[in-house]
Parts: sequence; structure tokens; C-alpha cells
Amino acid sequence: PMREIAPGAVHLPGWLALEEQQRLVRACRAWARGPVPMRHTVLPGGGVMSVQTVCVGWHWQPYRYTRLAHDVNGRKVADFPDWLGELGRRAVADAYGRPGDDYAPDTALINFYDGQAKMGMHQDKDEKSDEPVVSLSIGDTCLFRFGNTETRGKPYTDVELASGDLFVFGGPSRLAYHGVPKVYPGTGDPATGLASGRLNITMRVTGLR
Ligand code: MD3
Ligand code: FE
Repeated sequence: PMREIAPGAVHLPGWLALEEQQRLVRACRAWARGPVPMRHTVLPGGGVMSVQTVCVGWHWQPYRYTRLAHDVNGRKVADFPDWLGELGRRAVADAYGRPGDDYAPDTALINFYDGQAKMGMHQDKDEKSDEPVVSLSIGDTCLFRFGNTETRGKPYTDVELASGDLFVFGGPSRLAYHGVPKVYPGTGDPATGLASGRLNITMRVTGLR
């Protein structure tokens, strides 16, 4: 069952097979070790994100994409693998019923949430492209808050994102405020390979070269 939460914001629960979730967990575990290790991003104002993040393709540091992780260890992040781009194209095709073949994500942000981690309401506007964002969730279920394009506050729609769920955000929803107010510890299936916590993988088109 597919649900359009707002124009261009499409939720496909249980889209990823268990085997695909296991493959992603293994890949994320490898990326988390380096070349640029997963870490809590430090914001320019001095705040520290409760979520831990590692990137592939391009490194995201608030609020821009770079080839080298100047804010961590100065190294180049892992290459964006072809198989991940293929998964992104399948996601866009299934969500929009459009031939996804022209979707060419060049970066992925991998966020790990422990039981206390949250993400405040924000817009993703560091990409110089209006191509959609593809989001994949693995592990513990979370409360995902999808807002509007005007303000951080109401109106918003609350949705639970569970392991295997796909969400695609494009068109008029691409610049909507969104966040993760809470995760529900102990709700994930350890068969994914993730014993606890939540992984979110977002693919994007940076518009950079
Ligand atoms: C709506 N991640 O990495 S995924 C992020 O679950 C981020 O880790 C959350 O927000 C997470 O920036 C939410 C859903 C998501 C991702 C990107 C979006 C929703 C979006 C971009 C535009 C609009
Ligand atoms: Fe975001």
C-alpha cells in the first residue's frame, strides 16, 4: 500500500526486502568505520547533533557538501556505489511511476539514531538540484514529522517509519520542513543485522561536480 502524504511525498511501507535491509546494514557498518568515521556532527553554533552521521559520495557538513571531510579528519569519503544508485532509481520509479532511469543520486547521508536521538525540524536546501530525496529506514520504528514549506511549526503530518520503509520527497515537498521527534527502542527486528537503534539512508543529487 502506497500513501501520498502530500504532493510529491510518497510513503511505501515495507518496500525493502529483509535481504536488502541486511545488505544495507552491512554496507553502513563498513562506511561507519571510515575513511571518514561516523560521528556526531557539530553545528556552527556549537551544538552537537544527537544523531550520528556518515556520508558517501560527498561529505555533508553544515551547511554544504565537500569532497573532503575538513570538519572530521580531512579525508575523502567513500565512493557512491553503483548498486546504491540502482536502488535509488527503483525507488523513484516505484514511488512516482515515472521511469526512474534519469535519477542519478551522487551522495547518501547515513544517520544512526540510538534510543535518545532526535532530529529537529529543518529543510534540506544544501543541494543545488530539485531532484527528489530517497529515504530508507532500517531498525527501530520512529515518529517522522512532515511539515510544510513555510514554517517549522504546524500544520504537520506525523507518520511512523518502520524498518524497510521507503519515502520519496520530491516536487512541491522537496523543501518541506521535516524532523524525527522520537524513536521507539526495541521495535526493530534484529534479523536485519541491526541489534538496536535506527538507520536512515537518504540519497540525494547534490548538483555539484
Ligand atoms: C523531506 N533525515 O538526513 S528522512 C536528513 O530519518 C533527514 O534521518 C531524517 O531529515 C531521518 O536530512 C528524515 C526523511 C526525509 C529526508 C529528506 C527530506 C524527508 C525529507 C528532504 C526533503 C523533504
Ligand atoms: Fe532532512
